[in-house]
Amino acid sequence: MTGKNFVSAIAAGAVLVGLATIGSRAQGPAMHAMGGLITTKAVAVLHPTKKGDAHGKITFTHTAKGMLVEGTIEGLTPGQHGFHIHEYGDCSSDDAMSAGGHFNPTNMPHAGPTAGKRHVGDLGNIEANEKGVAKIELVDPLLSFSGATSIIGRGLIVHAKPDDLKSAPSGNAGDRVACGVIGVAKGEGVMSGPAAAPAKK
Ligand SMILES: [Cu+2]
Ligand SMILES: [Zn+2]
Repeated sequence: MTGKNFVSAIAAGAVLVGLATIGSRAQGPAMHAMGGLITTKAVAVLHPTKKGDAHGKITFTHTAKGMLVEGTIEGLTPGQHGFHIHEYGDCSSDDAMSAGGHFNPTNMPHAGPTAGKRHVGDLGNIEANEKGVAKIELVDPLLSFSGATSIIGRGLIVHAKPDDLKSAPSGNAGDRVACGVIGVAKGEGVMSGPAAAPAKK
């Protein structure tokens, strides 16, 4: 072993020890990156704000093609409604302004979901039928469950009006009519990753 390789080996060992230490401290799914638990599914239950009657449930499932977002929202006015992930999973104010602006960890302009440059939270519009029911099923390439773009703990918001997909900072979508917090889903929501697998003997 040359001197340089020896130093590299020590450095690699230090990193491994560091990871093991972090891993042993991990207590919950939020620590998945180092603790061996990987979030695979999340859920947001939408509750109406004082600005509307919309309510529903949306699930987020990690797939090879991107994040599958699906569910049903009722109590809407017919037509299009802006649909975004906002920065904070805080629906405590009765107008949901407590959820902050659009979730934008990559510092991009507001746009539609298919734009090259957009807020991570820009999911565009959902469309309610004449009964006020919107069925959602989309796959988004930017949403994730880990790192800076993780949507866990963020807010999901439905607006009174359509998102025009261009106006800064939030598409001129009007009032927030429903708010929910994106959290790890029960049961299938977490699975053990490679780091959590029992050592082979
Ligand atoms: Cu919004
Ligand atoms: Zn936006």
